[in-house]
This record gives sequence, C-alpha cells and structure tokens, in this order.
Amino acid sequence: MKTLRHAVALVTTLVSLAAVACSGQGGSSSTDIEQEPTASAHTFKVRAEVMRLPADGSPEIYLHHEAIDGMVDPRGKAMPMDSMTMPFALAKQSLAEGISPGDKVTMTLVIDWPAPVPVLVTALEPLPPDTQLDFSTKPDKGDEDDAEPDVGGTRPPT
Ligand SMILES: [Cu+2]
Repeated sequence: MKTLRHAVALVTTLVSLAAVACSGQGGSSSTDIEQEPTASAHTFKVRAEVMRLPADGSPEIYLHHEAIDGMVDPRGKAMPMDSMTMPFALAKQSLAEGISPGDKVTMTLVIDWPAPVPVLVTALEPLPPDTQLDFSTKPDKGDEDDAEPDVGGTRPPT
C-alpha cells in the first residue's frame, strides 16, 4: 500500500513537472521553478545518494533517499515514505552544480500539495563521501536500550 500511495504521489509530481515544462518559453533557465510556499508546506531534511543528474531540459534529479517518516499526504494525513530511488524536481538547476552521481547529500525537500510543484528540492548540501546512509525500507523504531551497562558502586571500597 505504501508503494501504491507513493506511486500516486509520484504521478502527481510528474504531471506537475510536465505542466511546468510545457509552460516554459525555452532558454537555459526555463526549468527553474519559482513558487511561493503555501500555508500547507512541510519542509524536510532528507539524506540521499545522487543516482542521476538532471538531463538537458528536465529539472529532475534522481535520488536514492532515506525513509521520510514525517511525510504527509494531500489531506495532511501521515504518509511515511520508504527509502527508494525517485526523481525530484530541483527548484534551480544551479543546485546540481558541483554534484556528481554517487555523491551523498542532504536535500531540503518541500512537500506542498496545493502548490504547482508539490514535491520540490530547494537545497542540496554535500555530505562527506564516507557517510553511511540508511536505505532500510522499514524504519527500526524498536527500543533496544534495555541492555544498559551495569554501572555503579557494587564494588566495596578497599
Ligand atoms: Cu520516495
């Protein structure tokens, strides 16, 4: 079910992207997306690995992102997103400058369902190359802290 919902969200994104692309008048910066956030905007910082850079004329970057637990659907309901590879619209093509496939980044992701582009990346910050990303699909919420080290004064003073 998560995958299905995710697919619906993705189709919505792609339709919006197509609308943006069609309204462009040509020119190198026609894929930059300028929109004011609505009152429904949610901003997330999400770590990801860059899989594919935007090709000419397309604002989409493909990122393998970690799970996004706080994601919401268009009605404001929780819609946690599993880790996966998917395209994201970049607010500005210049965000991808200096970034290569395989790089690890923290993206600033704005989810804003009423906006023309509901899923938009507004910043990409490089992470150290040795950063270990967590691509497990099920966030492990288990409380495994019960193995607390036994610290303390059971040893009698000498
Ligand atoms: Cu996703």
